[in-house]
Amino acid sequence: MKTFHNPHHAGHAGQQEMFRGRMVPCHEVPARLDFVLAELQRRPLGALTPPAVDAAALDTAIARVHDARYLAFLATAWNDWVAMDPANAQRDALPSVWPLANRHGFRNDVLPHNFAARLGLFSFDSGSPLTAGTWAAARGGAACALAAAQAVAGGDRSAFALSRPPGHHAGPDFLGGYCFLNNAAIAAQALRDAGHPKVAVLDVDYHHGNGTQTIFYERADVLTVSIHGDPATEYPFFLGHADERGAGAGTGFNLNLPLPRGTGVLAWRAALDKALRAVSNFGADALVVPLGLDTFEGDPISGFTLQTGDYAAVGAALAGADLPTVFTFEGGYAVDEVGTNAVNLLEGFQRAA
Ligand code: SP5
Ligand code: ZN
Repeated sequence: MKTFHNPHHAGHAGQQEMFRGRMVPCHEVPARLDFVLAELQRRPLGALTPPAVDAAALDTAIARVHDARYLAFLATAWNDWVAMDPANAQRDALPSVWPLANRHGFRNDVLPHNFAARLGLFSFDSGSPLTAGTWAAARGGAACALAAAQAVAGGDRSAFALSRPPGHHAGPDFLGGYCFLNNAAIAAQALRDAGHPKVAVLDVDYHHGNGTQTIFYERADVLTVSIHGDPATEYPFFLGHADERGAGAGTGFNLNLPLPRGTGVLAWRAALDKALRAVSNFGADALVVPLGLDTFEGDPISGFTLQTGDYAAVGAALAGADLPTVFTFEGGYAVDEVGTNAVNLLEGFQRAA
């Protein structure tokens, strides 16, 4: 399994996120990726390289899943933030006002000039700091996702897009949940565009993959499945319920498997079996796995109890789908263990594939 790692990831380093009325240190830190990289050097699974993709092809692949207005915002966001006040150069940008445009009243069709207003328009939480290096890091992550999809489309059994910031909470025109560009969606769409008629996304991060669900919700060619903490109590709260089955042509092509906080490996594995049956019934030609390791018992912001020793079997179960597979690195905030847990899963996959 080739791994494409993002050389620009460390440029995205938020200082603090808003949590219940105070600022707390960011959970999504550069060391997360460094630990996975170090473990892959100890236990190699295949070539470990930065992505080499054509810049124009990358822009096209990103624009296949994100709106032009959102991408234009992201590309100049840091400069616009500093232009607001030169002192902002020392501060991360966080939103503080939102239009709630899916309810009634506020408009989202008129783009505000005010940067803080635009940041609110394109985001859904105040936990995802935008920093000087965010755009370059997010773009580098999209390049990893595209390179991984190209490797798999070219015949590789699997590939790993090792990047941060993560992606699965980012939607067509919004950031949130530490995510800016949806790497898993970019990979899934790239696989479609490379000729795979049916692509399944099986999201195993602790948090519901709301961005990916939203991007593909009305489509029958991409099945989205997510196993996650029940949104009644768990982030991102406002999506991820079992009754969300897709809409329009996409009706029946979204499956959510919410589980209560405290769920252990047995019930989690039963949900995985259900998810894999859905992928098989769909008749997928390729698989994308948004790989979050925040299902781990020691995760500081999550509530499942999977153990380090459980992940190899999870990887083997995923290999049982017998599909060309792209993994994208998502959550997992027990920094010291995230490398071991990630490589356990990937090694378990590779051994069984
Ligand atoms: C990709 C991903 O896993 N995103 C998760 C985003 C979760 N954001 C909300 C986190 C709430 C943090 N709780 C802080 C607890 C302080 N002890
Ligand atoms: Zn997560």
